[in-house]
Amino acid sequence: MGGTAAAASTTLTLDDAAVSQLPDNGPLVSGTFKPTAVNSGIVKDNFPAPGPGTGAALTFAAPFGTGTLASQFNGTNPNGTWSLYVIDDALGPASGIGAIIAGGWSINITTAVAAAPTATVVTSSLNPSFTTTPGNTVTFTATVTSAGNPVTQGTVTFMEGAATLQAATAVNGSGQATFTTSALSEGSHLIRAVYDGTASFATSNSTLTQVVNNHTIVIGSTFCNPGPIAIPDGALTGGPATPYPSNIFVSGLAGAVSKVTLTLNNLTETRPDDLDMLLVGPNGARFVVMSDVGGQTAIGNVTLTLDDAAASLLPDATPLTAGTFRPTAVNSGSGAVFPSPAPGAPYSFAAPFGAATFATSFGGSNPNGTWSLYVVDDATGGGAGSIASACLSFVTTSDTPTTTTVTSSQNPSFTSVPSNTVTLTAHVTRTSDNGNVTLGTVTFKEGATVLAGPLTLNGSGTASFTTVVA
Ligand SMILES: [Ca+2]
Ligand SMILES: [Ca+2]
Ligand SMILES: [Ca+2]
Repeated sequence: MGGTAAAASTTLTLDDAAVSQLPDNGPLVSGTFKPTAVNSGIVKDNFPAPGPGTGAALTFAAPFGTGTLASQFNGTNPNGTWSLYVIDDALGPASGIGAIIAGGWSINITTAVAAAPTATVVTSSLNPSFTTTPGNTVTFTATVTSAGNPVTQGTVTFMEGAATLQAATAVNGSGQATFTTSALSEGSHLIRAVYDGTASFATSNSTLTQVVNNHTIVIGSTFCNPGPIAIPDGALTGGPATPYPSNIFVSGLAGAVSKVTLTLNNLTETRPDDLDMLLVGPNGARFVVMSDVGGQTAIGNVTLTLDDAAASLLPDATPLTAGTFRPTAVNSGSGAVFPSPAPGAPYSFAAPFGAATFATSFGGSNPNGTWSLYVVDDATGGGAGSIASACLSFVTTSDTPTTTTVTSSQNPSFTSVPSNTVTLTAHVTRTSDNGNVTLGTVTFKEGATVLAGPLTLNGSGTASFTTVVA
C-alpha cells in the first residue's frame, strides 16, 4: 500500500477500530488505520526465516484477507514475545535508499479482566423476631467484599425462595445494602441476599434462617400461642407443619413444674391417624404427646386437652371427640419422624407405645423458657389439617393450694320484692391454715355463663356481687 510515493516521518497506528484502511495508492500520512494487506504483485508476501515464510502460514488483513488484530490475538495470553517482521519485497527505485522505522514500534494491549470473586454475608438485626410489636421489625444487612475489601458497586437483591422481598438495591460505600421489614409471618424464613454482580465483580449470595414467633398470651398460669398451625398433607419422612415448631414462651412462674397440660384448640384434620406431635420443654425433654390416633375419620374444630390426670387415652382407630384425655402415642406404621429443626431421637413416648407422661418428662423442671410443639403429618393422603391455637397450663410447686367457699345473703330468695336482692360472696383461703388469700380474682358463673367477674379479691379474701331478680 501507499503507492510509490515516498513517505517520510510518518507515524502509523493500526487499529481494528479505525475508520479506514491505509491507501493502496497515494502517499502514507500519519494517522490511525485498520490493518491493511493489499498483497499485490507477482510474488506474494514472503517472510523468510526466521520469519514464518508465506502461504498458509500467513493470515492477511483486508482487503486481501479478512484477518484483524482481534481475530488473531483476542482471547490469548498477552504475555510473551511479540515479533514484527518487516520486508521490502521489490527492487527499486534505483536510487532508493531503503526505509527506516526510526522511532521504533510499540503495541498497546487491552486485556479483558475476569470478574473478581466476591463474598456476601447477610446478618439479621433481631433473630428470632416476632410477628407483632415489640420486636417485629428486622433489618437484614448484606455485606459484599472482594479479597476482604468492600465492594462499592453493584446491587443486592433480597429473596425468600423464588420470591423477591426487596428488588435490586445499590450497595453503599461500605459495601452494604439493607432490607427492613415488619411483615414476616410466624415460622422459619430462609432469607437469601444475592449480590447481583457487575462486569468487574462476580455474583455471590448467602442465606440465613430468620425465625419469627408469635408473642405468647398469658392468662394466669396458662400460656398460649394464639396463632394457627397449618398442617400439610405430609410424607413418610414427616411433613412438617407451619410454624415448625410452634413456640410458647413461659416466664414469671415460681417453683418447679408439678403439672402441665396441653390444649390443642380447634383441631381440624382429614386423617388424624397421620398426625404426630412432639413437645420439647425448656429442660430439653422430647415427649411425643400424640401420634397416630383417631383413625381415618375426618374431624373439624375438635378441642383436645392432654392431661396426665384424664380418665382415658385418645382412641387409636375411632374418631376424635372434644374433651380431656391422657397424652397418647400409638406410634404405629412409620413411627414418629420429626425432621430438623426438631431435636433428633430418642424421644419418650406416651402410652400405649411408651410410658412417658407430662410428669415424667417435665415434672420438677423449671417451667420458664421456650416450649416447642412440633407437628407433622407422617403419611401422604388425606389432605391438610390445622390447629387454631395451642396453650400450656401449669401448676408449680410454689402454687399454694386454696379453698373457695361461696355464700348467699338470701337463700332461698324471691323473684319479686321483697327479698329478691341477693348478694353472693366468695371467700378464698389457704387450704393449709385457712388464712385469707388477698391476691387474684374470682369469677362467678352459672354453668358456662359468666355472671360476674373476674372480681379482685379484697383484703379479707372476699369478692361479692349483687343481683336483683326483677
Ligand atoms: Ca396425610
Ligand atoms: Ca391409629
Ligand atoms: Ca406416626
